Amino acid sequence: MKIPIELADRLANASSIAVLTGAGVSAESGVPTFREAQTGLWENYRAEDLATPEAFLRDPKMVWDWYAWRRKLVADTHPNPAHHALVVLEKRVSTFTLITQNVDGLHQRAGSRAVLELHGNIVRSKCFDEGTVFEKWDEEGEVPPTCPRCGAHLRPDVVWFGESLPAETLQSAIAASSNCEVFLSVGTSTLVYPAADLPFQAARSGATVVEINPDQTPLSDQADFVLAAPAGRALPELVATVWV
Ligand code: BJW
Repeated sequence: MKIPIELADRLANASSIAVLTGAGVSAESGVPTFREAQTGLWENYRAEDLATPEAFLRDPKMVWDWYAWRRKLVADTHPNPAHHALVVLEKRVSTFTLITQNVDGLHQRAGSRAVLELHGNIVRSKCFDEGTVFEKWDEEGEVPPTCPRCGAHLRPDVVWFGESLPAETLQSAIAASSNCEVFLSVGTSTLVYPAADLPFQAARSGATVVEINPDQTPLSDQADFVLAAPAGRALPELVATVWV
């Protein structure tokens, strides 16, 4: 893949870089993206219809089982070359912010240290009523398990449609997007707000915006550079061209 010289120059000269990742960055690890058709037990369901508080209230067991299945799937995967390239980038750039919409924890497993998780993480659960967060719960008993403090159902500690993102994390992501010199948008459909606004915020603030995605998104026409390739190929090549 050919990295444009002008892009390599801008990256080499940037002292601040922000990166937003979406499900596409984990696709080559074998984690299905959010909007692709589901398979197996879940082939008749759309992810968009399961990731809501209304779905959980209607059928808590079904939604809990879906996340349990995804937790197991993620536990059996490994970070791919895209995750590893971002670890190298964090070490090379003086001000580097990694913002992810992913709930799979693969950036941290690759070795990224400071990760802003906009949509939570499926390794944690929280009390549906009080919000108390748990790292461990009884896997053998009731489904969903209940909160040991108040008896309400536990739910995954993720952000569903219609729910607010963690305020401080979102503020940090907006600040990083507004202040960076280069913004990389990697493997996201750029459809879900407020995360989808971050690359546009970066562009409004004068950053060079780069999209890495084999498919077109609402950002593609406005990005300064588009690398229409899988992240597991494009990111390592970009890093190798500029920093090694
Ligand atoms: C590859 C690849 C490879 C494949 N390499 N690339 C403003 C306007 C309109 C609506 C709203 C608005 N503000 C808020 C809303 C409502 C809503 C929203 O945005 N709806 C849209 C659908 C229109 N937003 C919210 O409700 C948010 N809350 C909020 O704003 O609260 C205040 C409020 C509420 C209501 C009204 C107004 C204000 C919360 C959003 C929470 C999103 N949560 C989820 C689920 C998390 C838990 C879970 O995983 O189960 O987060 S939804 C889902 O989408 C998940 C993802 O993080 C997120 C983004 O998806 P992503 O990562 O982009 O994945 P895909 O599958 O869509 O795309 C994958 C991409 O990868 C594709 O482009 C492929 O081409 C590419 N790809 N292989 C590189 N190898």
